Amino acid sequence: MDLEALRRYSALHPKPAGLTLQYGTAGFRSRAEQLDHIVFRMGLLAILRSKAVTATIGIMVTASHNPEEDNGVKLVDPLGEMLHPSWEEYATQLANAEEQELQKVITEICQKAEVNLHKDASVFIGRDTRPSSKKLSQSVIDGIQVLGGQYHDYGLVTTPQLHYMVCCQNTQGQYGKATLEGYYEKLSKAFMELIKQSHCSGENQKHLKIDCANGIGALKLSEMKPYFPQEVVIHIYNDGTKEKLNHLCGADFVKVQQKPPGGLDMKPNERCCSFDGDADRIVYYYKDTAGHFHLIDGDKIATLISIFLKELLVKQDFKMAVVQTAYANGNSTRYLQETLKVPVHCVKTGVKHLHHKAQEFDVGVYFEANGHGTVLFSKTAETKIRQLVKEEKDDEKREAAKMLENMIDLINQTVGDAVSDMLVIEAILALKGLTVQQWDALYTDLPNRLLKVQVADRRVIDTTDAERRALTPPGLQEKIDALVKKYKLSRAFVRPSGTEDVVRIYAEADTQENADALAHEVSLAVFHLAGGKGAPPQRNSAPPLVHFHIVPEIQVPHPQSTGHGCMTGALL
Ligand code: 16G
Ligand code: MG
Repeated sequence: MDLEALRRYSALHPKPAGLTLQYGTAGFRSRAEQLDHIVFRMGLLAILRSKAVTATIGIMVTASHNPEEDNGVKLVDPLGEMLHPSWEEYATQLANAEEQELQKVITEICQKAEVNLHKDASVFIGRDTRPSSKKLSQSVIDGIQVLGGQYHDYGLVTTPQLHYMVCCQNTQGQYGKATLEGYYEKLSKAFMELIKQSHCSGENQKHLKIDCANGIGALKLSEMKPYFPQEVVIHIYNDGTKEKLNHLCGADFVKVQQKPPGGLDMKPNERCCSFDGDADRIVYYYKDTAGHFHLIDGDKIATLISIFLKELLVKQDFKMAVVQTAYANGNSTRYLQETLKVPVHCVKTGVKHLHHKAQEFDVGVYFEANGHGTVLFSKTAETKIRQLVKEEKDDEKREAAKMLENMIDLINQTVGDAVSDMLVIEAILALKGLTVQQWDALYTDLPNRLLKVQVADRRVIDTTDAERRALTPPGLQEKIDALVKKYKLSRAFVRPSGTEDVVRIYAEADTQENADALAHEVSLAVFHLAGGKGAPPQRNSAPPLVHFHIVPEIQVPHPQSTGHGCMTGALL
């Protein structure tokens, strides 16, 4: 280790006195001006991690859906996964070390994680479109150079594109080429092959309006446009040329507010979707002829994908499952388990938990309600599917295997990817001849409400059972249980946020009024039992933000039926 270089460079990236930050659910996130020393040190850590695992490591500068003034950084492990949890602690230690302790902390990490400093190292860097991102990624490079290692700066890329590059590099190209062209070519080829098998060609079905949150998604979609077939006509809104990143738009805004983004003119029954600021989340929506807004969130995306895959996987011995979090709408879980008969697993919030669980199955579909998700295929499943494409004699079965093979290539298996998910969804809708309304009508979301409460220390809330029950403070869970009993079809839970200094409250019930009342009552219980700050939460007197139209008994077009549109009946 060149101690002189370490001293010189760390002095150029000083740590503000008294600032402590933690590597949380999605890396470090804070106001951009507090992050220079953090990104420099994450450059150091990326080199250590690369040496420890003898592979290329990714480092992405982004704060996703946070306001434009914020920024963040996270590390990507060799196969495109989130940084291994054991290293999150090292990240936090390194980030918070005083300048004069840096060398000691690095040495300690090397000892604990058995890092051989003489090994080679390689790091891939990416960044989003925030004004602060360019300078921060330069500081990452300073960190990399202090410890010595190769790096490739991809510049502006979506978060999932960086995950993809890292995976391609470490699998010697087996997953694809580690270039943007490689990414565009792989996805567009798989998409074109898939929709070749579709017999639908309605003019309306072709168009999709995309709100890009004024972020990187707009740039990358524009780059990808020439690769798109004419079957898809995308219209990009909120491309970052006029408004601020994530301001009144983007997937998080649409999901939380349950209303359309600004900057996108939506005509009745038009299919629209929103990406978040770094394009790793997507939600769909439309407005009906009465002007009511309908949100199609991650749960319904997971349901659509599961219906499609289940049909193709029928007669195969593959274990397929869906992984959700406690935020999944109760009716989505019911539909998946009772109607579709697919096992559903609930895990803690955060991509790494969902990804990890989904790896246990041959085909694991995971989505957070907020629109982050993907599908993982086990090596065994993938090999068998590719073999069937080559060897299966039965035409129908071979066609089905081909669809699965193209799905494997179209979905970004490293992490949730708005671009790849969007193409998967568009392909499924085209293949099944489903309109956005028919998709929405698979089930009706239970009315729900999300609230947050500030408390003195959110760590007083400890949870269990995938965050569905509170262990502490004493009496809180009993109170929630009693409140839930008052309403029909109700459910509520509380959890400390991993990204904000608040406690989150989720409630659902048979009507919007009841969901609102339950959420409010639970927030008061949290306030009183967990040390609420300021005034007790007020009941929001505003009318519900969304109109939940309860359809008496929806006639769902059966996925395998050929009576509606032109659903393919291809089965394995
Ligand atoms: C982060 C997570 C997301 C999770 C959210 C919860 C990743 C890459 N992202 O954005 O999965 O839903 O945090 O935020 O893991 P909260 O803890 O503040 O509710
Ligand atoms: Mg994001």
